[in-house]
Amino acid sequence: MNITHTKLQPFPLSPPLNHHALLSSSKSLPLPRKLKHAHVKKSPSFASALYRKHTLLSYGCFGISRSRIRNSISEVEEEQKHKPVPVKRAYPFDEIEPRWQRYWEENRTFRTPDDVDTSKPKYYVLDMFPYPSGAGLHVGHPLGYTATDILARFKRMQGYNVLHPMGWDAFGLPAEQYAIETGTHPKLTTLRNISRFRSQLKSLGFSYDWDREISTTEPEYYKWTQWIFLQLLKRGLAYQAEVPVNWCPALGTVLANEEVVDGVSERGGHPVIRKPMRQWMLKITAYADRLLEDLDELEWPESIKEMQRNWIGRSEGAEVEFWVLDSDGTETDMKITVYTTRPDTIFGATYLVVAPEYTLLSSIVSTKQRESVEEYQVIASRKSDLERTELQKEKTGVFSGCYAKNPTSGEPIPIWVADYVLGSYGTGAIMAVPAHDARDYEFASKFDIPIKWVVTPNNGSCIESGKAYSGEGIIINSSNMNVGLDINGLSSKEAAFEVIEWAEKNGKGKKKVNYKLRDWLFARQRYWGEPIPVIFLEDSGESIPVLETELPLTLPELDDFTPSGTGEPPLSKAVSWVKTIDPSSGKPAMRETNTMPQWAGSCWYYLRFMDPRNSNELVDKAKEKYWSPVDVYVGGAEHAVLHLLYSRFWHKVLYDIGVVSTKEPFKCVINQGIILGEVQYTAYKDTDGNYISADSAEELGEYRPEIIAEERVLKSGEYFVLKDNSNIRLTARAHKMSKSRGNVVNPDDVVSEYGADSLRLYEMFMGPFRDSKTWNTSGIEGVHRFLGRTWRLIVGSPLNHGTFRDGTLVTDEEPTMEQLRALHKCIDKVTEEIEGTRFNTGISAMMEFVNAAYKWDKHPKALIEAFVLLLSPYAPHMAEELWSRLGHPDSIAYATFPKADPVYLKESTIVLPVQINGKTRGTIEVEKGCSEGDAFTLASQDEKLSKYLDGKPIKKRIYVPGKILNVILDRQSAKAGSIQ
Ligand code: ANZ
Repeated sequence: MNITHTKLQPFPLSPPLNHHALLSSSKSLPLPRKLKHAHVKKSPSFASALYRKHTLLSYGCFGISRSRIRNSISEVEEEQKHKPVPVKRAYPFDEIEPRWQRYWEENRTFRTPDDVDTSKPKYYVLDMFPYPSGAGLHVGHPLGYTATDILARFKRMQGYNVLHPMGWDAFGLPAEQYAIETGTHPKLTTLRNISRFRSQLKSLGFSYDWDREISTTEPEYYKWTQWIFLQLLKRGLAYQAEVPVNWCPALGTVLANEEVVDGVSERGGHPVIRKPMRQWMLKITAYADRLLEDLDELEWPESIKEMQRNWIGRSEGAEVEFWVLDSDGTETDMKITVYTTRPDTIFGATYLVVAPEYTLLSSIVSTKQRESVEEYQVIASRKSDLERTELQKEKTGVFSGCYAKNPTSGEPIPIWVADYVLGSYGTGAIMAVPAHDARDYEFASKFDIPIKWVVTPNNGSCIESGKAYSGEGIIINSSNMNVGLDINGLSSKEAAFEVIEWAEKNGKGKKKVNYKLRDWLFARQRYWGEPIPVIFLEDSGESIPVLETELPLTLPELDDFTPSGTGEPPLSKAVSWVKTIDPSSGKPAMRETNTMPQWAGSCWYYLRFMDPRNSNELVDKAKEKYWSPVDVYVGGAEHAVLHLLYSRFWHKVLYDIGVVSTKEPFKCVINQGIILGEVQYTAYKDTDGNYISADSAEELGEYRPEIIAEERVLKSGEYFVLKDNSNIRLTARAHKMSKSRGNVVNPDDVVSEYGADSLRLYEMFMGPFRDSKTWNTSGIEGVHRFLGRTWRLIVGSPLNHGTFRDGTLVTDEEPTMEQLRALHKCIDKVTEEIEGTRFNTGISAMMEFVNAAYKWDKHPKALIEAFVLLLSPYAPHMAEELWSRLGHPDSIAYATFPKADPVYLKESTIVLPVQINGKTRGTIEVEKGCSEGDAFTLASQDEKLSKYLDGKPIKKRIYVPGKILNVILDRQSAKAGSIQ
């Protein structure tokens, strides 16, 4: 799956998180309208020296008191004054990381045994597998992959059998386009890209079971994709139809709706027209109800579920028949059946509309109107469904010259042709009720068609003039005893029910449920896809499925991948492959030359990971039963609808034929947020080349933007200004990473500069996992420094020649109470935050622990070991190294994750302020519930406080348990005493 594909932006993303914004209480930056877009604020001298101030402040927003943070900040700043920490290579990650990657590879540490082991619980954590593009990984990939890796490692350490696999969704257009341009076979390009992706992923230390790697392009894999197609065919769920498709002459191929943007191909921007073609379709509509119902039981984001519900678009209504009248007003033998969700408004139907592609249209249309109707049909065929149904578009249409009878009012009403009605939805014809539907209202007003009000609002309010009233209400003007129907005075719901009952009794219509969901167009005129396993007899054209025993039907080798241009797919060029013999009749036949869409291979790959090398079955039953369903599935929100809906559809078919044991494939789905590029600052110049302030740029009308380097920017109050001219305000904005903007961050560079653990940690620390966030290189320096501090805490400072000692500095003592409290608080928080996929706050907890640990003289082994275990899912390389230095011969990957002991979580002591004569003079640490006497004794023993209290007569003690101890000295008697 291509995670850079963002056409489908299913729900609004939260604004980019910028920790630094927390440093100031600045209001949002006022900006010229034209320049407004995902703006973020950021200080020019962002983070480097103050990094921990920033992390701690960001932690503050998750519930830690600001005064505590401020204390820690001043400690940090103080410490940094004396001990400058090198920004780069804070510890020897470049030695550690390759060493452990080699170890994991050689020992196959993350191999999930083939055999089912029911003695342990299972955890299947899956990434949406990538499309291995030529560009390699970008920093968006590791965001999701690190999260799933943390979960996988965490669960392994908690004693689960974990399935955490990786593979390649490797069929698709880019490799084919590249083949057309360069003549390089897509197989070679794909293999090269896969091997780059694989080594990049390995360099990040992900704990995949590489023995289970699969690629959708391998015949052993697509054998089963083809097998599923045959099962669909057997059950009538795959069929052929002549359907209008998006034909792109320049690409010589049919495109899926989602590949067409504003009438041009998403790739290359070529014009796309609608053209009928023979296509393979999959009957997903047969599963519409189940796809809808079963959504309720899924732990998915509500937003995705809602998108799926809307995509399926179930609506309840009725089909009603309107008889066509001839020129003298008598009923002909032709009828138009309309689909309506508002049968209650039927008396208000003052015209009918049929779609321009309505099949009966040519037999209805009058001779006089024929020419204009045909002209209109041509114009409409050039528009996409989306354009046609856009609400704001001015309505167009032509009169058919013909009338039909409203079956309830008995009145003749005109039949119009208009493109706001789609041929592909409902029956392709509607009863138009202008009084109660906005589109009909606009149309009727434009073409002077009568508007008849039949519903009044329930609450007695008046209908607003000049627009339709589309709400429900009480029915008026709706009675005709000639046909035996009177719905006046009923509510909309009751009336709808009555009308349907009347229609059913009188043979005029019936109740009907409709779906927006269409059958899935399953053929592509491309080379680089799975061949569809069907042949056609040469004499009769009859289609015959390829025998299951002959699968895989492999792709033939080709040298020329260019489309034929006629719509004949490139595979038709493989003449000797296309010509075949039907094995059962011995007759000559031709192979299907269309291939499957890229969605096919990604529909079921999660099943193959359970049993990737099985040549007899798609997946072994026992293995499937053990591993299903996927416990957590992480990927981009752009796959919210299509991929997840197609997978669910195939899964349900496989469930029906007994291949899988669960109704749903993915128990929990999580979408990671998008990573935006570094913040870009823009200054504006007038036509003479002088800088002008961003806020005056728009007023000026003409201006030239100029990207400004961060060093030239200064934060001034709420604004960003030029450093050398603070009157010039700038705009600050984070853009989506793209090659053309030059703001793409390559993970390889980050790994070589800071190490994989730093990259992993940074991606998790950028902000809440599901939110979109801006990339900031100084942020990585910050987490890198944290890892360096952790390393030096445990291993010690570098030796004279810059290397580190062997082993660690840990001691053998028992940890103190304070240490145990800090540790168990950290364990508790890290565990809770991993379970809640709030990885950023988990890291904050570890940072706090390390800060606290720097204050301790001794670092007992038991304490440090537990901390290293906590760190290991996040920074596995460093954790393995420390674990081995702590004397463990085996990998940390299967060591037990620590459990927080509630005994240490109870805050049993508190800090009590002590006032002497109303002035706070110090604090004492007391047990919760400590008595006044004990508190006073502790205060008198305290070094600082004792000098105020020693030998002084006491007038009164005011003690508020848990809050304060105030000691009032008896000044009088003290004075008197001194005189005596
Ligand atoms: C009469 C009516 C009166 C309607 C009224 C609405 C309001 P959903 O909910 O999306 O299913 N319709 C039916 N087929 C159509 C098509 N092929 N192209 C465009 N519009 C179509 O919407 C169903 C409603 O959309 C139907 O109910 C129909 O208009 C229209 F006060 O019928 B109605």
